[in-house]
Order: sequence, then structure tokens, then C-alpha cells
Amino acid sequence: MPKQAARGERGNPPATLAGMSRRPRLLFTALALTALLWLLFATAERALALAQRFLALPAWLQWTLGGVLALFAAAGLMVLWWLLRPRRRRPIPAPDRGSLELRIDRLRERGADTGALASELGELDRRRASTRIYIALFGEISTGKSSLIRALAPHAQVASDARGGTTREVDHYDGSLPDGRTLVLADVPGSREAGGETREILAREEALRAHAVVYLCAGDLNRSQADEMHWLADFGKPLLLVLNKADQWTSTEREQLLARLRQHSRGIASAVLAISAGGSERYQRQLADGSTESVERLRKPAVEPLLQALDRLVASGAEGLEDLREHSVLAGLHERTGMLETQTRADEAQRIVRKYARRAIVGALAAIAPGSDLVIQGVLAAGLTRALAELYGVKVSDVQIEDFVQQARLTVRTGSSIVLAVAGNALKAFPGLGTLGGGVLHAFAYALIFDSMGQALAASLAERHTLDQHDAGARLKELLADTGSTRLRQLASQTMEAVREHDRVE
Ligand SMILES: Nc1nc2c(ncn2[C@@H]2O[C@H](COP(=O)(O)OP(=O)(O)OP(=O)(O)O)[C@@H](O)[C@H]2O)c(=O)[nH]1
Ligand SMILES: [Mg+2]
Repeated sequence: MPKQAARGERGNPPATLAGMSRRPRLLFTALALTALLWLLFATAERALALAQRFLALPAWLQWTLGGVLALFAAAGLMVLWWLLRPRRRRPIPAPDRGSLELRIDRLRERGADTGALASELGELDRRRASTRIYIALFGEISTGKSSLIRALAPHAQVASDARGGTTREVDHYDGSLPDGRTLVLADVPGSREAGGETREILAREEALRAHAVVYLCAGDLNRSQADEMHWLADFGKPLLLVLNKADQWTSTEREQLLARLRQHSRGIASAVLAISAGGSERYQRQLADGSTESVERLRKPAVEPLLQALDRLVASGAEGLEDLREHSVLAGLHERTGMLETQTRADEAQRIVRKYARRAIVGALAAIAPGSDLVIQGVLAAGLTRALAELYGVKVSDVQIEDFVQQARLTVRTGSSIVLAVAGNALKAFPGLGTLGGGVLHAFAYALIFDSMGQALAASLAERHTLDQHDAGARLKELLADTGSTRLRQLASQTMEAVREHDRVE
């Protein structure tokens, strides 16, 4: 009885094979196998029958049928190949030079610092005019970039050290290929140095400026190295993936590593190879008088495979590689210009919000008897909405603005007590303000309202590119109840400033 009860409690019969008990499972497997066997026999029998009929046909028909079948098979294979073939990555699109320059000009007119963008364009032209081939060595810290420069440009004075983060800026050196052709080699700071984000940006910008990149690693690629390579490939940058410090591995290990690197960089790197840039090691030497001295010994570089790969890569000369280089520089500039546009617009939005908050404060101070309900000053709110929409290039009708202001009015009226409480609390941080009269609390409440409205609208417009009442309304509610101290402190001092000025004028 208990057994049955337990079975009853388990409820429904098992739906999967794994849930069945052993006997039915065996039975089911046997049945499935029999069915499969029957199917195989039936297929074989059918195939044999077809073959017999085929053989019985006259020779000309056999050839015709055979030819048609062969054609079908070939077409099928071609479709399969087309579907499964490794696809070449398409570089991310780049804007044309003219439109980029226009955007940069517009930013300059709006007061943004466009110096870096303009000099990047200048460098693009300068390098094109020089007709020299630029190769950037790129990779994580301590992978041996500077050591490789030393091996390729023996007369260069380059610092290399076992400590990561030795190279702090981008430097150029003249290197040469065995046939005498010269290259400009760029040594860049290594990536993934703790706190080295600015230097990493320098390295990336230089990599985009180069005709090709030698990506150095000293073992299997980790996640961020793989990402970095993909980032370069996204810009269409010709790449050599180079395993340095090959002397540290046995030949079997080296081959295994190279195979893994090839797998990681399929469709990205034009060649994967192993070298020893050399580098140096320090050791302590015992002198005759018993003292010791530190000696630096240079390892012998072995970079032949890299020279050959570079030779192939730059076979078309600077001119042949220039279009790709220009593409990646313009694509990089497109991103940087986009970031500056976003930043400049956000700064302008802040200026607009501050201007309207100030007007709202002045308006509140001028009101004779502040009530306990906060009512948005309609003209100001509409002005703020229109100014922000224009800044973000969003077309809005008067009706839309009216609707939005109406909705905000309702939100503010129902939340009056919360807003006044938040304002009152924040004002406690400014003991002097309390003595300036009840109007100040209201003035501050209006500063909070207009700031919240402006911030909510700006964020919503930036993200949605349209006046989305619902989204902006939700953000407004959140901001009105936000007690984060920095914003409130700034608003309080803005209020204080306006109040003082107002009193002075009075
Ligand atoms: N065993 C061995 N060590 C090497 C080789 N190449 C470089 N090294 C050593 O690796 C360490 C780092 O070399 P660097 O040339 O300074 O590396 P880097 O990539 O320029 O480093 P950062 O400038 O910090 O990004 C040094 O101690 C070199 O001696 C090599 O082929 N074999
Ligand atoms: Mg270095």
C-alpha cells in the first residue's frame, strides 16, 4: 500500500524515455531498432531495384540519366559550399571625407575642442603624401613589441624591460626588409596595463593609422586579445598574428600553439607565425674580487618568418594599401566624432536646462503668494521642451509640447508634497537660506522641477530620438523623488545665487 501511494503521489506517467522504468525502456529500444533496420533494408532493396532498372536501360539513356544526376549532384555540392564557405568579414562602414569634415566644422562652431580630430585628418594626408609604409606593432604589455623593433631596426634606441608598461607613448623607427625596402615601424604602449586606458587608446589610434598591424602575443590568446584582434579586423586592418618568444616552447608545443592561433584568427589574420624577437635577460656575475655585478645579455633574434610575411603583405606598396588605411582612419574618426557630438550635445542640454531652471527660480520668487500646490509655469516648460527637442534634432508640434507639459503638470501637482519635502530636506544643508523666507523653498522646488524635467527630456530624446511622453514622464517621476545629494546641492546653490541676485535687484 505505501508503495502504491508513493507512485500515486508522483502523478502523471513519465513522458520521457529517461523517466520510464527499465522493462518498457528495453521494449521501446528494441522496437525502434527493428523499425530502423526495416527502413535500411527497404532503402537498400529500392536502391538495388533502381540500379537493376538503370542497367537494363539502353546505353544512350544510361549516359543521359547519369549526366543529369551528376549535374544535380554538382549543383548540390556548390550550394553546400556557398552556404558553408568561410565568409570574408566586411569592414565597418566609413563616412566619406567631406561629410566628416562638415561634422567636425559644425562641432567647432559649437565650441567643441576638435583639435585632435583635425590633426588626425592632417596626419592622414601627411602619411599619404610621404608614400612610406607604416606598420604598427600591437599587443598586450610585455609581449616583446619593443624587442621586435630592436630586431628589425638594429640601430634604434628602444627601451624594453621585463616589467609591463615600459613603452609609454607611440614612437616611430625606420626598419628595412631584406631587399632594402624601408618600413616605418610604430612601437606602441601595450594594452591591458592596469590604469593604462589612455595609453591603450593611443595604441589603438596608431594601429588604425598604420597600413598593417603585427599583432604580437606570447602564448595562446586570451579573451581580451581575441577581442582586440576582432576590433582591428572590424576596421578591415591587414593583420599578421605573431607568436613571439618562440624560444620558450618545444617545437611540438609551438606547433600546437600555432594551430590554436590559426583557429582563433581564421578569416582575420593574413598569416600566423612564430618568431623570437630576442629581448634581453639580466643575470648576476661573480667577479674575481668576490663582488657581483648585474649583466645584461641579449638573446639572439630569429625573425625570418616575419620578414617573409611582411614582404608578401607590403608587396603592393604604400599605394596599394592606402585605400584600406584611409578607410580605417575615417571609420575611427567617425566613431570619435560621434562621441564628441554626443558629449557636446549633452553639455549644451545641461546649459539649456540650467538656463530654464534659473528662469523658473526667478519666476517663483516674483510670485506673490506661493501655495502648497506646485504648478508648472507653462510658457517656460514649453520653451524648455522646444529648445531640447531642437538640440536633439527631433521635430515636435505645438500640440505634442502642450500634451507633454500637461502631463508633467499633473505629475508635479500630485507629487507636490514629495517635491516640497525633498526640497526642504536639501535646504537644511544651507542654514542661511531658511531665513530668506518661505518663497525660497518654492523657488528651490521649481529649480528641482525644471531640472528634473530637462534631464528627463534630454535623456529620453538622446535615447529615443523622438518625444516619447511615456518614457520622459517616467524619468521625470524618478528624478523628482531623487534625493542624490550632488545634484540637489548644485541646485540649491543655483537657487541661492538667484535669490541673492533677486534681492540685490529688489
Ligand atoms: N624569451 C624571450 N623573451 C623575450 C623575447 N622578446 C622579448 N622578450 C622579453 O620580454 C620582455 C618584454 O619585452 P618588451 O620588448 O619590453 O615588451 P613590450 O611589448 O614592448 O612591452 P610594453 O612596452 O610594456 O608593452 C623583456 O623582458 C624581453 O627581454 C623573446 O623572443 N624571447
Ligand atoms: Mg614596449
